[in-house]
Amino acid sequence: MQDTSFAIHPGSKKSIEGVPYHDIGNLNSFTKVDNIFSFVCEQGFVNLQFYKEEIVRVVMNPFASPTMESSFALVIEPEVVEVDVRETIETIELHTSKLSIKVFRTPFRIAIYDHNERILVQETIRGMGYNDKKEVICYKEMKKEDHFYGFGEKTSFLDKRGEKMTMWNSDVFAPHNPEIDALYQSIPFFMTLNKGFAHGIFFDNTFKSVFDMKTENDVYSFSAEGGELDYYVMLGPTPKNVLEQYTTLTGRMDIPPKWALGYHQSRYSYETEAEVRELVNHFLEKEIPVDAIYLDIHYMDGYRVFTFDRERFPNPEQLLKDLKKAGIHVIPIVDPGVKEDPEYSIYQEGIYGDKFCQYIDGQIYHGDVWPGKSAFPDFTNSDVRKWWGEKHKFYTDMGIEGIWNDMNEPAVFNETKTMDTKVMHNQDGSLKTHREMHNLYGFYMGEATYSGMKNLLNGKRPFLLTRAGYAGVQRYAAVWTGDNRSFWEHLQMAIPMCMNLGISGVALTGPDVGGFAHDTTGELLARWTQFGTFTPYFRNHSVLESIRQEPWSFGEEIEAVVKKYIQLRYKWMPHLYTLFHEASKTGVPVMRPLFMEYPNDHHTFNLSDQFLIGDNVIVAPMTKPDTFHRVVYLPEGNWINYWTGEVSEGNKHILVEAKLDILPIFIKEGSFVSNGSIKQSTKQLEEDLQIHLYPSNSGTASYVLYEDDGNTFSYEQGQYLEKHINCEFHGNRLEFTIENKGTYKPDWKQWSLIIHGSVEEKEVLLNGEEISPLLIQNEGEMVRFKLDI
Ligand code: MIG
Repeated sequence: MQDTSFAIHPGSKKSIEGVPYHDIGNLNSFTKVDNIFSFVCEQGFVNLQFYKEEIVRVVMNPFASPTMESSFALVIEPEVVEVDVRETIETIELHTSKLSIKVFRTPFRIAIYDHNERILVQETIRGMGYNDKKEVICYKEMKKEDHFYGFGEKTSFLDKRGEKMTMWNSDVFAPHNPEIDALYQSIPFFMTLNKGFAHGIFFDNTFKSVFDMKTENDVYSFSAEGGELDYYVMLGPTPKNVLEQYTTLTGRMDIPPKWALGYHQSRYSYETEAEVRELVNHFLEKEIPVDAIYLDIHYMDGYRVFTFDRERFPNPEQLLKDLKKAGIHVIPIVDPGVKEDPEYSIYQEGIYGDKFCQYIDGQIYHGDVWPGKSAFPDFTNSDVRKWWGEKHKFYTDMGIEGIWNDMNEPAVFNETKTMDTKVMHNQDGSLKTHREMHNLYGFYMGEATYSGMKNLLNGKRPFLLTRAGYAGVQRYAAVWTGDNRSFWEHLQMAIPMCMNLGISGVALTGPDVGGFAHDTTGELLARWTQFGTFTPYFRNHSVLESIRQEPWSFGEEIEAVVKKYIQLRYKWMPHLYTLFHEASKTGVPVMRPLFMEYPNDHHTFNLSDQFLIGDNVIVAPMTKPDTFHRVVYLPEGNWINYWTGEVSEGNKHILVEAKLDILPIFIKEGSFVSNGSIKQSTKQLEEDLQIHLYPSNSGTASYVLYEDDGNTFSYEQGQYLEKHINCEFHGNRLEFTIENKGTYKPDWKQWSLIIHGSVEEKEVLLNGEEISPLLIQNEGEMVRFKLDI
């Protein structure tokens, strides 16, 4: 993109070079070896393999039999799936109990159906093929009712129909706008929603790839610059099923440490130990909760990773100790570039231990980044990853439990913004170019860092934040959305961006609250913090020269609003933590687009300015200046305004008032949420765990509160508590059953059940017995029961 109108000078348009497309042609022969169905066609080879009854893999290689190798994204091997094969003159049909594939012979085309003969995927006049540049491509029918979601980290609205998107990890400082089709993450996965049914496609090709849901009206395509056409089709049929299937292939995150879900404060940079101490004192004095402070690049000695600048930070060990006492974690940034310096041990070890990326003739690749001329570890190699992981002892010895990986696209200060694509990687003995491995670089670095930290932390959970990644990144890291700006438009954009990251398997994600570059305003910070309260990851971060944007930077009124919402985050922590547990089990994200729960409601299909937390809480951020009203869409059911208790009927748009200190929140009638008490940090004990019920007149509601020590992996050995609560609504009679599972004894001082709505004359039974005597408090709008079950 050029930035003057010269770019559209009539003489400047180059002729478009036609790149002929070679269709795969007709089927010549078909064989089945083990679980792989192989098809030899006139201009290509195709293998089909079922991974599960509901997941099938399609691989096409134009020139040779497919290798059936998978990228590092894949965490499972194919199951043995029973397949019924039926041959006709025109077709070969493969049926499992859940999926059917019809392979047409002349020309070779495939169509994939569910067991009700509903079509998920259908090739068109064009099918699979390649062009003279050896790019592989396939075309599929795009139906009128198809809506597309996922694709990782993309600008624009929620529904990606009408977009063309590129997967090539890119450091884009500016601009983040609808014209930018590649950012830091490449997650070549999407979900199609069609008349209430969803299915997924994961295109596991690590080269630069393109998804085109724009150029043609009734056809979409995906293609890649090299490699095989290798993709998985997932049956769904609900959006949540698709997420479960996709994360079965690419993995799920562990439950994050609780402190990673608190409020985080960052700045490029808090430059000295004194500045960090002063910052922390502000939080403590003002009683604004905070769980983590970030150290950006200034903490290092000449930007050398695994060092501290001892002038700026004379005693980091003591600083860390003092902060830990205050319940605050420190998260240092670690970039991949290692400074070329023969007297620097990491560089020495890298050179002598053969750890760095090099050209095919053995010459080490150097690129300019913060430290100046630098070399880059070859993270595709497991020995290198192990080495890098172990280096983190430098940090864990000081008590550090969280790491921030930046610049890992990898970003390099040059024309192409990255490493020369001709550089080689030694992926455990198999030689690959950077052209093929580029999109995996940050992902592999994430594995190195996460596994290294996990080994070093003796049972404690590490936290990793990353900028770059590929499909599966959720296994190791949280993702923040990079260098946004303090624009209202970027607050707006962050909502669908984070929802689509969630659909792409990344449950722990969020933008820089307040905006990174440019100058924020008090109002923007207040509104953005309100949004941040309910984004899975919650960090305020800003760039060097920008106006300060800590919570107190804009006077008392704004500080009060910001504080109220940071506190609200801590109040909602038990509920959020419960949802993170669910995400770790199922892959279903914490922050969800409304269509995920209401896939038949067309009002939700491109609803980009509100979202759900779990399945029952709607959050509708205020995203415009000087605006104190907004429209909120409420799907079917009754919805309760969190602040006023007012009940609104769903299936309609309502106008909601929201003064500067109000973030519109609605809770579905007939459902539960859990809250805790406000704390300075997650380290403090829970005073009063509350489970809130918003009752209905009939039907049932259930909730499973999840709790564990928040800090170690002992939940893997059963050290957790699941509090199963069910309620049957019979008009004024509420019948509860409560049952605890797991061996963990929570450390909250008490817990209460709180029933909202008009409460006179309610009859409450718990496990068959009336419990009205336990009523200790009638707050008019709700009743509270203190329970010891
Ligand atoms: O190009 O480390 O996105 O969060 O503050 C700048 C300095 C490098 C980019 C990251 C940003 C971070 C900054 N980094």
